[in-house]
Amino acid sequence: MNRLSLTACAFLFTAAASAAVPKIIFDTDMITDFDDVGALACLHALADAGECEILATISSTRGNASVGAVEVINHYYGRPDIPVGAPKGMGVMGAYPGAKTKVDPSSPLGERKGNDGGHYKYRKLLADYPGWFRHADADDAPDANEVYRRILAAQPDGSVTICSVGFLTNMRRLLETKPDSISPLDGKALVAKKVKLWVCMACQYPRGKEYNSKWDSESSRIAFSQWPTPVIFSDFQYGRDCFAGRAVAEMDVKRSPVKDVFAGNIPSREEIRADSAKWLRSCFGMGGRAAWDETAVLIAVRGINPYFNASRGAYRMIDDKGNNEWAPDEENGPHLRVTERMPKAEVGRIIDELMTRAPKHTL
Ligand SMILES: [Ca+2]
Repeated sequence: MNRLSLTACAFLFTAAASAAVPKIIFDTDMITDFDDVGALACLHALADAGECEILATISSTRGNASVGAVEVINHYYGRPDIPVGAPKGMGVMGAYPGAKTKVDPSSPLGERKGNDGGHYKYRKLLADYPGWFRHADADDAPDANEVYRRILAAQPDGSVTICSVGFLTNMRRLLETKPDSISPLDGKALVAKKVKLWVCMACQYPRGKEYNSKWDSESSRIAFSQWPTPVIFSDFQYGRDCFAGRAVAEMDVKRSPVKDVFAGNIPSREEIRADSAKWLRSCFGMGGRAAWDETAVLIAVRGINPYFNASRGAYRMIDDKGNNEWAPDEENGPHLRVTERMPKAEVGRIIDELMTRAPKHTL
């Protein structure tokens, strides 16, 4: 084979390889639980390894520190310019009823005020990493709809994977967008044309009220029933006993927002031993925290095999109180939900290995 042929083959191989790399939009409620931080860490580690491209990191909540926290993590991995956004005019502010008010952006970032529904955890992150974020208040970030539409319109058809690990507000808002200067397509047509797959961490099997799907349940109902592409769910049942993150909390690194969040929020082994009820109630284990969101990233980037089995059916909201149910339909169901194949402890170790990798690029 001559040099030209070798060069041509190398180019084709590179083109084929890059075409196969998933292009990910990550949509997160990074304001209460901290598996979102682990999920974004996994995503960056996979991007560092050339396994995916990160197109955007968008918050599904508003009026809080979610966007700034996402930007701190992006900065840590040397990607401070990844587009961010947040919903406008609707959607969840905090996770608990008492926290459904806008955080006063002028209050000290590291100060805790009563039961703030988890805001403190991420506002402290902003206090500890000044200069690593652009949007201390998610309300100052661009409209998620515009970010989604610009990115989808610019990408090849059928090429984008959306990985959502929070509320379904942005999915519903995107579907309801009208044609505009960005694209002549409405939201549903744009999604149908550009999105290959939506991987969604939400819902409880076989029925129940799951956190991500219940708090903006009308958006969940619209998104689940109208989404026009394949959808894979990593639901509450899968992640609740797939533990990861203690290895992150115990990393021997000096300045890492990922370590800080895990170390500051995982109970010690002694605490877990002393309170088995807490272990069950709060989904903590010796391996760390339930890896709901990290499993969704694993699916979005690497796919179902060899980690998971899957069954076909439909997740749907069944009332206006946030209850959902799974309707099995192996023939025509629009959704897949993953179940255990590889032992969950092994999946947890794979997630830990990703989350503990040092960033490839630092600023
Ligand atoms: Ca989440």
